[in-house]
Amino acid sequence: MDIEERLVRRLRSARHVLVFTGAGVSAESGIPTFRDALTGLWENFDAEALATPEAFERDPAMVWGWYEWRRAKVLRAQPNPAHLAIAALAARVPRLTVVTQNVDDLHERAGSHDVLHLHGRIDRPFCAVCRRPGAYPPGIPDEPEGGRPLEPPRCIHCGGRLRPGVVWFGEMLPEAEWDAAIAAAESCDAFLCIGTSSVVQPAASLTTMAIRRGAITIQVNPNPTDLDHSVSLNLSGPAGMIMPALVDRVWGEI
Ligand code: BV8
Ligand code: ZN
Repeated sequence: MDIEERLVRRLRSARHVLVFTGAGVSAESGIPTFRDALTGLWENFDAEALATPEAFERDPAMVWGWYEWRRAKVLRAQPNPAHLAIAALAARVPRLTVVTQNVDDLHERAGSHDVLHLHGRIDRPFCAVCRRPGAYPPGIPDEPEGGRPLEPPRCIHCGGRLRPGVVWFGEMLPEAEWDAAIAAAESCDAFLCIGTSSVVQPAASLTTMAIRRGAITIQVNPNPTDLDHSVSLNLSGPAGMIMPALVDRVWGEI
């Protein structure tokens, strides 16, 4: 991988690396990116409109059906070489923090620990009324490719509807995770921004925090984003190919 030697040296000497990921890091695992996950029944929906408490209030079956369709894809997916390279990085740098916008558990299944999920987890439903955790039946939901509306299950404690364990638009990010992510962005000396369109706030502001502090910032994305001219280095291409090559090149054979 062709990277200027001075950037390689800066990355190699980093004491604290922050890896920030979006839906693109799971794309090669077959999980549609957030804005691609609107096909079939949901093709005429706008993600920002469907991933809201108001949409769930108005049509719980349509929203729950979308998340079950997505959850089935997560359960069938495997971590890809990008997730594995990020997990391998933990043993090669003094300190690694993984912050993700994704609601899947592929970083954990690849071996990453203490992943900060800013937008929640699709595998952790809770009751929309009493907010106690709910549970999914075992196995992979048998979702038709085009999707279908599904009535959410009921809470065993209060009978309220279960909702997906994600952060919807208009909802606050989980405080502990968000505070830890800010602390990591303020202390890291290398920031890898992987597979995100960087349009969702306040998550996307982590990258600008790192840029402002003068950390070395690397973006990995096959498409242009608003950060193209602000990061130290743009690696244009799929994360599943670029990440193993980057970790090899800078931090030795993985
Ligand atoms: C909040 C969970 C409000 C649900 C998600 C300023 C400050 C604060 C808020 C706002 C603000 N401006 C606007 C807002 C409101 C809003 C917002 O950001 N709107 C956007 C649309 C403008 N933010 C919020 O509502 C947030 N809440 O701030 O609280 C508040 C404040 C005070 C008091 C009370 C309340 C909550 C936002 C969280 C929303 N939930 N997810 C679910 O998943 O269903 S966000 C959703 O978008 C996903 O988590 C997704 O990860 C995330 C970001 O998208 P990306 O990950 O980037 O995915 P995307 O599809 O966009 O892009 C994929 C990228 O991958 C592309 O660039 C593509 O090129 C690339 N790619 C493709 N293939 C590959 C690849 N890259 C590498 N390799 C490949 N192979
Ligand atoms: Zn309940």
